[in-house]
This record gives sequence, structure tokens and C-alpha cells, in this order.
Amino acid sequence: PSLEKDFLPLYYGWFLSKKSSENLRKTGKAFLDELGSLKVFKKESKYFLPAEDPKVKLDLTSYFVKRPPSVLHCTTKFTDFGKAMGADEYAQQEVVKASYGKAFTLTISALFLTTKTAGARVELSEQELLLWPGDVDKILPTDNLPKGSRAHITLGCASGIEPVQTGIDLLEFVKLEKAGTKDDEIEEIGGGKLQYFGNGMWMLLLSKKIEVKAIFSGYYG
Ligand code: ACK
Repeated sequence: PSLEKDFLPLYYGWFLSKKSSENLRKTGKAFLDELGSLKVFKKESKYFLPAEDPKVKLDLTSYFVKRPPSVLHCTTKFTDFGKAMGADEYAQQEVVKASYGKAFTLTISALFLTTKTAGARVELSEQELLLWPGDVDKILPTDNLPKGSRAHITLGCASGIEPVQTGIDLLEFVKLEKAGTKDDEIEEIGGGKLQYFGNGMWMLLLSKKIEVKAIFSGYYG
């Protein structure tokens, strides 16, 4: 056994192949373009517009100005080079070690956006859930949401917003879903059913789920 402690990554996660990344970015952009042009969205676009100048033309692609610089990923555990709570415990799990560098197929069931973030919702398989940490599916300590609720791929963040927000936003959607507080008025658009949860929170349930190829690994920055 080594006397040296493992040097842990900034985060663990699934890293999409270059091709899957490109395709998903395109799908995300097409969704933003289509949503931005819809009457139902325009009616509610005040959440995305500056209060001083609400007549300015809204382009959602430039609104989510901070986009992941390299291939897209789905974070499992943010370990912060070992400083994060539960980092060592996560890294030492047999399933984490055994899965490191292995290929997976992730299923994307929905695309979503809020005034802060745009992302893809990931539906994890039983096997993938084994790599999911036990402590990340809550905003409040009292939240009790299904394992994997937070699983997402960040597509973009609004100016001044950090990517950690995308998972928090998705948890907010899941909480609202649970409470049954989405608009009854569901619109069918290109890719599926569009849902509105109020306050600028939109979700597109894909009629055809997207499968992407990804490698489970660590990101060291
Ligand atoms: O978009 P993400 O899932 O959100 O991917 C990035 C990645 O780690 C590198 O920043 C995620 N991230 C950052 N801080 C945290 C945190 N405290 N908890 C969970 N995920 C985090 C971020």
C-alpha cells in the first residue's frame, strides 16, 4: 500500500465524446432558438430582460453566454481536489475505481432553462446510479428527492452565474414537479412537450430521448 494519499480531481463525472458533445450543443441551441421565437415564451420573457430596457431583442444563445469550454460532462461528485465533504469516501469506493476510464451511455430525457442556467436532464441507469453520491440530491437538508434527481449536463450559464447552479435549478424543477405546480398549458413543439413552471422556468420533455456516449473519469483542471 502506498503511503501517499491519492490526488483527487476537481470533480468526477461522465465526459461526453466529442461527437456527442457537438450534437448535444446543437440540440440545445436549436431548443433555445425555437423557444425564443414562441409566443408563449415571449409573453413571459420579462424574466430574461433588463427591467430598464424591456423592449430589447432577446437572443437566448447570447443570454447563456458562459458555455462549457471543452467537451460537455455530467458531474457525479465535486471533490474539489479532496477538500469537499465526502470526497475521500467517494473516491475510495470500489465501483468508482472499477468504473474509472470506462465507457457509458447516458440518456437525456429533457432540456431545461431558467433565468440562470440552461441544461440537459440526465436519466441514470441502475448501473450509473451506483456512481451517484448519496448526498447531492437536495437543496435543503429536509429535501427528499429520488436518487439522481440532480443529474444534468450544463449547456450554458447567464452572465455572473457559476455552473454549480444548473444542478440546483434542476432540483428546483424536480421539487415543483413533485408539488404538481407546472402550467396545465402544455405546448407541443419540435422535440417534445414544453412545460412552464413559472418564473422563467421552462422544460422540454423530449419525445425521443437522446443517448450520448461518455467516459467516467476525473477532471483535474
Ligand atoms: O455544470 P456542473 O455540473 O457544475 O459542472 C461543474 C463542475 O463541478 C466544475 O465546476 C460542478 N460543481 C462546482 N461546484 C459544485 C458543488 N459545490 N457541488 C456540486 N457540483 C459542483 C459544476
